[in-house]
Amino acid sequence: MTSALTPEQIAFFHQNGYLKIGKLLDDDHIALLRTEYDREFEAARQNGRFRNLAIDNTDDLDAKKNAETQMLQIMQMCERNLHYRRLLFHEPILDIVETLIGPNIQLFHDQALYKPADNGDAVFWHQDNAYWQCTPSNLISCWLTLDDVTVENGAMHVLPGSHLQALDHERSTSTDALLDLGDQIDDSKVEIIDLPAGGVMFHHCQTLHYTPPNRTDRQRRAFAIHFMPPGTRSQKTGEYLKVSFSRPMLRMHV
Ligand SMILES: O=C(O)CCC(=O)C(=O)O
Repeated sequence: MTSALTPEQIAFFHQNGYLKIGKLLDDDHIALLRTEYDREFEAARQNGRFRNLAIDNTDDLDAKKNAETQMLQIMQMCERNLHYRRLLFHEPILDIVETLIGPNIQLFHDQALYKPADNGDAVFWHQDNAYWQCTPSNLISCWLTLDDVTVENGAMHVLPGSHLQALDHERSTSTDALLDLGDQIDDSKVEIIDLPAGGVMFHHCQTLHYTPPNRTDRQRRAFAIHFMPPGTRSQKTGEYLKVSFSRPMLRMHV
């Protein structure tokens, strides 16, 4: 197999738990994905099939739509939209994933993460696998931007090396949600990943990461694809995360 990454990039990922790649999608593809993204969020505003992570989990559509701050999430765009399903199979992305987790690649899930202009809210510091509880903890995420993303409108922040240890995330007593690990972060060690539209970065499922609020007049549209090697199990039940329409095999070498 030819590696999609240099030995230095591979070593950097394993040492730091993340890797910035930069622009990977061409402009026509970005334009198409933007149109489809906006269409799906417009539909979601009508049918309520989205979450606003800025407020407690609720099905109240008015509360979600009209909350003062907005961190909007659509899970499994690949089940709603053919162009996003196709994106899961994007060869240059899978080539990188293959280099990092091996030749057999299954989808864990995908999600669109939208910070509207002016009132986009933060996603607080967390490790993904604290939510997912997968074993072994070998999943990786591709985080992809459809707009130019800087610290001002919600760039990804990571704590290098934090993937080497799973941390306990406390739960809120009222909502059962996991709580922010922000008070454990040494700000001087944080890396901020600016990306142009069509840019990608990868992170390990234990890498501590955070995105700040968007108070600019520029929206921040992002999409995350979470990949796992087949054979990944739920830590709680021990069950394999089986191949299905929701969790297709994306690449297989047998
Ligand atoms: O897009 C964001 O603001 C947060 C993304 C994130 O937490 C993730 O991809 O795991």
